[in-house]
Amino acid sequence: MVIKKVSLDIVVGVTSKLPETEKPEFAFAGRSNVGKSSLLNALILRKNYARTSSQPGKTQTINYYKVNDEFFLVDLPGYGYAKVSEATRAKWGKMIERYLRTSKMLRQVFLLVDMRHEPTANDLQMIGWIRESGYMPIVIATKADKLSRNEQNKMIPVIRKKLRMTKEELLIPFSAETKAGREEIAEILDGLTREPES
Ligand SMILES: Nc1nc2c(ncn2[C@@H]2O[C@H](COP(=O)(O)OP(=O)(O)OP(=O)(O)O)[C@@H](O)[C@H]2O)c(=O)[nH]1
Ligand SMILES: [Mg+2]
Repeated sequence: MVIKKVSLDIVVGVTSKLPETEKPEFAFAGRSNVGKSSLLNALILRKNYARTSSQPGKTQTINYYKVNDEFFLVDLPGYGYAKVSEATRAKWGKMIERYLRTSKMLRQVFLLVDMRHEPTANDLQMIGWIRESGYMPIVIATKADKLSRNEQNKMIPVIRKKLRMTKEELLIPFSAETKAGREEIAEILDGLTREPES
């Protein structure tokens, strides 16, 4: 994947209408603070283009990053952030669900989970929405640098089991610190970008 050009092309608020794009979309979902924006930055080889922070709940909009005029990386708002109201959380959920159901150019959904922890009920609900919308999720286990190889090998089956993943469903350990896993994800995006439209 050669990154020639990146722009934050579209920002969609919770209540706004979703745009109709003309390029394939790859979406990244996951709990607040799991590392979605960090993964996007690693993919586009920028330090802080997609804004990251230690403050959870930072990305509250759907952000479409257009890459090389070829495809969009879509940063979905993080869910499960405890400090926002129930009503706001429900709105985010609805927004993500609406995006999954209605986006015509969506080609692949990546679900990010923190590799250190067992996935939450929200993660399980999210992967359910992804499957119900007709996509085969690819799970990215983030913050791999915080675990030893041994601990990683222990957590992978725990995550797979909790998310009820089939053998066909991919799980990729990733670290924004060491960039482990970046190449594999970039290759998947390359393959999907070349794929003829179905
Ligand atoms: N050690 C380590 N820290 C990470 C990694 N990925 C993200 N972080 C840190 O985790 C925090 C949250 O990362 P973000 O990328 O902002 O998370 P997000 O999922 O976009 O969060 P929201 O926008 O709130 O949904 C930041 O402090 C990052 O530096 C990683 O692979 N390793
Ligand atoms: Mg973010």
